[in-house]
Amino acid sequence: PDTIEECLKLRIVDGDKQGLEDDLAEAMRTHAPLAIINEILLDGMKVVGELFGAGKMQLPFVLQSAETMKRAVAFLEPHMEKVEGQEKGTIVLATVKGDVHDIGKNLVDIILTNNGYRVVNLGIKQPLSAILEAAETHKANAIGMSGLLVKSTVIMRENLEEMQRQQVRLPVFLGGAALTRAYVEDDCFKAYGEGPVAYARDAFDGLSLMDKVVT
Ligand code: B1M
Repeated sequence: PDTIEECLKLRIVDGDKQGLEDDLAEAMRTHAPLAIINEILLDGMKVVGELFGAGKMQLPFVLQSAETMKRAVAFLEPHMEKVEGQEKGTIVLATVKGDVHDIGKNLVDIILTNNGYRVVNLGIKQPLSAILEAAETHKANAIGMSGLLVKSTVIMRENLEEMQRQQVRLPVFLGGAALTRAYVEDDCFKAYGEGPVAYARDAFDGLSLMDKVVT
């Protein structure tokens, strides 16, 4: 690769961690950490998804790419700008039951945390009961559910149906690659008894939704 951008993208595709931090440090001379993630590394993950989807990449290699991505984010995270001051509010964040994908959710965590929110990140494969319990314990202002599998979009809708049954009325944000805005704003909205549920296309969308909830 000729440029540092191409080199980093290739590292994600190849799952190549050796010397990763040196390349990231070099890229940081010309790019903000968040731009490195959004404009370079996520491009690499997109290629991984396409290769995997086309049967041209096996799962263990996808895992290597995911680990490289996580290590890159961990290196960049301390260098990101943070908003100082009082906590603006609390969100409980989880990847839904049956789903292990957490790179996107963890990016949402970083963006919200850096912008003054307290994030209770429950991790992956979380049943609704755990999410609701955490929301109550931490007096959350909102719940964020993430999931990348088509199956997870169904789980999210079922979660909202159950929340409707239990008369929970907390704002809910849904994010993840298999969702569409229409599915969230129509099916999920109805499942939640026309309660507050919104689609978050990316982490910044999640941030602006959270800003709306607390103001
Ligand atoms: Co999996 N996987 N995977 N995988 N994987 C997908 C999702 C898939 C689309 C790949 C493909 O076929 N092209 C496909 C799903 C197909 C479907 O359901 N129709 C798939 C599959 C099939 C699977 C397995 C079933 C494979 C198998 O075992 N045979 C298995 C599932 C296991 C399970 O969950 N039970 C599996 C496993 C894995 C790995 C473990 C190897 C690894 C995950 C590692 C990890 O996360 N720790 C993995 C990966 C890496 C992917 C792809 C390639 C990349 C996902 C990713 O990290 N993207 C993915 C392909 C794809 O997405 N097109 C794929 C980068 C990340 C930053 O994006 O998470 O979308 P994303 O988050 C974005 C937005 O969506 C949004 O903001 C983020 C930043 O912009 N967002 C939110 C997400 N959550 C949000 C929440 C919010 C707000 C915004 O507020 C609450």
